[in-house]
Amino acid sequence: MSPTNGSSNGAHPWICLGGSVVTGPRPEGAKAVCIAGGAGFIGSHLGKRLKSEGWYVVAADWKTNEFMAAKEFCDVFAHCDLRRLENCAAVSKGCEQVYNMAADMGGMGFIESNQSVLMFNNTMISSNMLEASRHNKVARYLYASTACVYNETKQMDTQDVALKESDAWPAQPQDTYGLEKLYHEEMCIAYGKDFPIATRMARFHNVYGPRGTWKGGREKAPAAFCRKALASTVDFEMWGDGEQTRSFMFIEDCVEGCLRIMNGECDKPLNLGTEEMISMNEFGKLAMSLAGKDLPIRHIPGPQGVRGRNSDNTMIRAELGWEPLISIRDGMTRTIAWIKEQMEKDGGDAGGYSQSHVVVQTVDSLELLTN
Ligand code: GKE
Repeated sequence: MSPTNGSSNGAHPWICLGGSVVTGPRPEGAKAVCIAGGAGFIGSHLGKRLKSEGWYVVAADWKTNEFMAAKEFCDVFAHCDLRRLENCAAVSKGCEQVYNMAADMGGMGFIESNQSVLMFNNTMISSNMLEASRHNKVARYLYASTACVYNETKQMDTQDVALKESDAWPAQPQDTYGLEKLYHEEMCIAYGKDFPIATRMARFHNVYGPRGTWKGGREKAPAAFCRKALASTVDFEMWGDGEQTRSFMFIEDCVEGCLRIMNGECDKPLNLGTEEMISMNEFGKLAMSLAGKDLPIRHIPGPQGVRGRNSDNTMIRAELGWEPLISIRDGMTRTIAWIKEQMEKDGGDAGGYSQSHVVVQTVDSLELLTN
């Protein structure tokens, strides 16, 4: 791909690679922010919020957003591959802040089955985005990390699994997805020490909500459970025995937490999740009750991830005087309403909706080199 001036009307100073769309002029004096992975679920909600607060938002992504028009969540949409350093440099140029939300990821069925591809893609994106931000003298940089960084041996039980930030070390994440995130946290910390860039890290605990992936193989349990609850008629299919525990964070809490962590003073990784832990059996029943159903749960083999996981919010409360508090019932009520609309728009295939599938990426998704 050769560099082209990304602006069709000269309204912004960035050079973007690949197609780019300028959806609005830059208001006089508006500060620019780049969201890497800006067309993703969390990135687009974050962009919408930052735009509403007067930021000039540059969203960069290798995919477009299925559920939101670009102008809703950004002023410039740079459609480009962030595994390439030159693209990262182009989109972060002139930006005061960078939120790096870009990662090749999905629910447990996806990250367990695509380890090599995710390792390559995410290592490239994370490293290049941080280095480009340093090069462009970005003042603040937030990295979207994950609860998957935590040591597996702390998550072998269904109870007593509230994870403190210090539980990530010594390191033994279950999957290489978490290992890459943990390594990149350390890279952010090192850059923050060596260079004039304030680096911030948020360890997300299973984020869900409207406009998130709800089918196709990358969806996490909240969306999968809404879809299955709406579609199932005989029983509710579940991977594993359902005693696994998790906590889930509604998207609005996630966006609020990202802004607070980015603009706060804590330069260490912070948990960003709720402490409301629930077993998958209880969670399935909750989803069914919101769909007006009470079907038996049928347990089948499937990827299960860790046995139990919860967030310990002691550190974020102490650092920020805030924590995510939207309840799982409230968040799921809003999520299932949106998924119901999507299923109605989609039409047909109701039988398929009651099951989840493991999807494996092909080597095509790795190609950076051309022959
Ligand atoms: N996705 C999904 N779909 N999970 C199901 C299903 C289903 O149809 N049925 C049962 N489960 C169970 C899984 O086996 C797992 O034990 C639990 O629900 C949660 O699965 P999940 O939402 O896909 O992902 P995890 O919480 O295990 O892991 C996710 O953690 C996040 C951070 O907390 C990761 O996949 C990342 O998305 C992320 O890092």
